[in-house]
Amino acid sequence: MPVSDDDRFAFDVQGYLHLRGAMPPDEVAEYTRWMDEAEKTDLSTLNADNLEGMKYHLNRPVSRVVDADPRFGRFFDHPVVEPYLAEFLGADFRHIDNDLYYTYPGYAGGGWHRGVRPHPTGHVVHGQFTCPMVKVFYCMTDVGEGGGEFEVIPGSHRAQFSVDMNRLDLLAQHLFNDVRAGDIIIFNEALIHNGRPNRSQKTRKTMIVNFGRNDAGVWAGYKPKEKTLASVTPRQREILSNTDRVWVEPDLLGV
Ligand SMILES: O=C(O)CCC(=O)C(=O)O
Repeated sequence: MPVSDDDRFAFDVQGYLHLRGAMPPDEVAEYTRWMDEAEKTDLSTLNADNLEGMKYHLNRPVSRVVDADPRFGRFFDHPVVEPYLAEFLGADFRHIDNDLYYTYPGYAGGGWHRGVRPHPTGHVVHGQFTCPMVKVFYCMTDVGEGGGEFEVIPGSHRAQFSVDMNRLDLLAQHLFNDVRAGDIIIFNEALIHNGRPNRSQKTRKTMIVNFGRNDAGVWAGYKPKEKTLASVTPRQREILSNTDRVWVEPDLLGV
C-alpha cells in the first residue's frame, strides 16, 4: 500500500503515525513465540564477538536481537512499514539499531530525549522527506494509562525553542495510552520522546527498530554478525548492510 496523503500530512505536522491494528492477532502470536525464546538468550555468548559493544546495549531483555534470532529480520522490511520508511528515508534506507525492549512493572521511566536535532522544516525539503532517523515500534502488548506508556511532543521535530526536559510531564505531550497489541508507531527521531513509569502489573513489550538514510552507520554495538547477514533474506541483508562507520548525525541544517 502506498503512503496516503493523510499519512504524509500527519507525519509532517505531528512527526509520528500510530498505525492501529497493523499486525493481526495471529501475527502478534507468532512474534510472541519468537520473543519468548529470545528472552532466554545468553547475552555474553551473543556478544562474545564484541564485548565492548555491549556497553551501548540496554538488554531489556535483548539488544541486537536480530543476531540472537535472524527471524527478527522480519521487522526490517515488514510489508506495512517498508513503504513509510521509503517515503521518509528513501527506498535505500538502512538499519541503525534493533532492540527487543521491555518496560517492566516498577520501571521508573526514562527521560525526555531525541535522537537527532530538530529541523526548521521538520525534515521536508522541496516536498520530500529528508529525515535522518526514523524509529519503528512494533507494539506487542496492550498499553493503557500508567503502563509505562510511550510519549512524544508532537511537532517537536521542528521546534525552534528548547524546553526543560527534566520533568515527567511537558505541556504539549501526547501519551500513547490506548495502544493495542498489533499497533505500530512510526516516529521522526527528532521528536522529543520518552517512556513513562510503569505503575501497572504488566510488562510492556515492544520490538524497536531504528532506521536511517542510505549512508547511516549503525549505532555503536549494533553491527550485525556475518552469520546473521547470511541467514536473513536478500532485502533484509541490504537494509542491514550499512557503511562501516558507526552512527554520525548528518548535517542537514543547511539543507
Ligand atoms: O518506549 C520507551 O519506553 C522509550 C523508548 C525510547 O525512548 C527510544 O527508543 O528512544
